[in-house]
Amino acid sequence: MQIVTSHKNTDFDALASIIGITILNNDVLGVVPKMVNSNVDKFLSTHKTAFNLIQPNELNLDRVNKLIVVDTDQWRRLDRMEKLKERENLTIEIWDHHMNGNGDINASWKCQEYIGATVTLIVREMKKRGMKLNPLDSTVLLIGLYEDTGHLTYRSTTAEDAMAAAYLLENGADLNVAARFLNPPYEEMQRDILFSMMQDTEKVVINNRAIGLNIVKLDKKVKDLSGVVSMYRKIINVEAVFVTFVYDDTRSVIIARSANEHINVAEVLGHFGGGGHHSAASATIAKSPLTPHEMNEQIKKLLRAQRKTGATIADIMSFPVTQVPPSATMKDVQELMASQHIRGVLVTEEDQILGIVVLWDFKKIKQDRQWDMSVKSFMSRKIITVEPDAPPALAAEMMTADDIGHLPVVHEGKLIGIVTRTDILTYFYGMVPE
Ligand SMILES: [Mn+2]
Repeated sequence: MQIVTSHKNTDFDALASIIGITILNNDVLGVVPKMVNSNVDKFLSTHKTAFNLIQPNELNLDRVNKLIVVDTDQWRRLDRMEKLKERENLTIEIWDHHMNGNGDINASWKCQEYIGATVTLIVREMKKRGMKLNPLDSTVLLIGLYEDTGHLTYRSTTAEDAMAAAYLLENGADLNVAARFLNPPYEEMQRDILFSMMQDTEKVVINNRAIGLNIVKLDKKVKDLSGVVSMYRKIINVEAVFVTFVYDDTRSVIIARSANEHINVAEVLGHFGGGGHHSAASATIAKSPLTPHEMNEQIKKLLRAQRKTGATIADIMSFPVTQVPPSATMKDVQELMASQHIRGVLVTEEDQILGIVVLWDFKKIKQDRQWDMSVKSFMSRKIITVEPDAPPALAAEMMTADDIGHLPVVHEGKLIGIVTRTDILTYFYGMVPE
């Protein structure tokens, strides 16, 4: 007998991948763990009979000679498959997009790569075989793909994920049905937890990035906590959050989300025996010698130690900075800007930044004689500076917040460069300046 199964707390990518494998091969029986996410549970309650699915307790493991594992590569994440671990003559296949290096399932064949969803790997095979799908199958696969890619918006999304979505839509995937299972309504319990978290957030800045930490005591099991944590991160507007849900003295669960490519939450929670993705991870902690507060300290330490990769302002800024003394006239400034093809000039005196004149300021000139007046009458004195080791995203935020296009870069009181909108665009879109 051949079976396909996936991780406990089954999400839609895992369920869709199980179903996808049974579509690829009719002889394979899908085994869905007992614990599934609530939207998966809701889906199964009405759709179960449409697919070839059973639960682990309905299965006789002695008869299994081929095991296909999707959306994970770890034994401990599977539901009641321990007996197969030591089995000889068992063929194992893995389809997965988790690349943590924690995998302990020894597969004889695997398809494992960085991609938005495991479903995409399975769709690749369907496309290769020129398969046509029915609307029901297409819909469930699309839900899995959209859930794991955040409707194709997460950083991990690839062009192939989008093409897989196109294929599923071509095959009749129903977006109305998909929307119903992708956006489960917030229930009162989850809303209460969200509100209590917002009142008691610890916000810290680590490596120039805002992080939120929270400890929540729960007296009963609450569904969809990961959805609550995702929303919480957006509301408190931080790059990453770590929320520890404490059930009792012996058990807690940390759920983490990151929206920053340089904060790898799976790596941090790996130290607590957890796992997941770069941007979404969790860890179940039983009988830890550390208190939740001590765990938070540990998390902060691990975050500080995460290699400071990525560009800083110093990498993208322009220098030397074009400067004029306060005695310069507007005419001088205009000529300077035209010859250097720049839109702003700093007015400085003995290392002090007095102000800035930008292209826009020329509009203030109403009479010809004003061209001979000092820049002092036209410059703006409101200067916002940035540190060279800040991330480019921070500069972009400052520009947006204050609607300014020039940020002088100051290090230890000294002007060392300037960041303009062009520098930011060049960085974010990988355009090489001419
Ligand atoms: Mn997945």
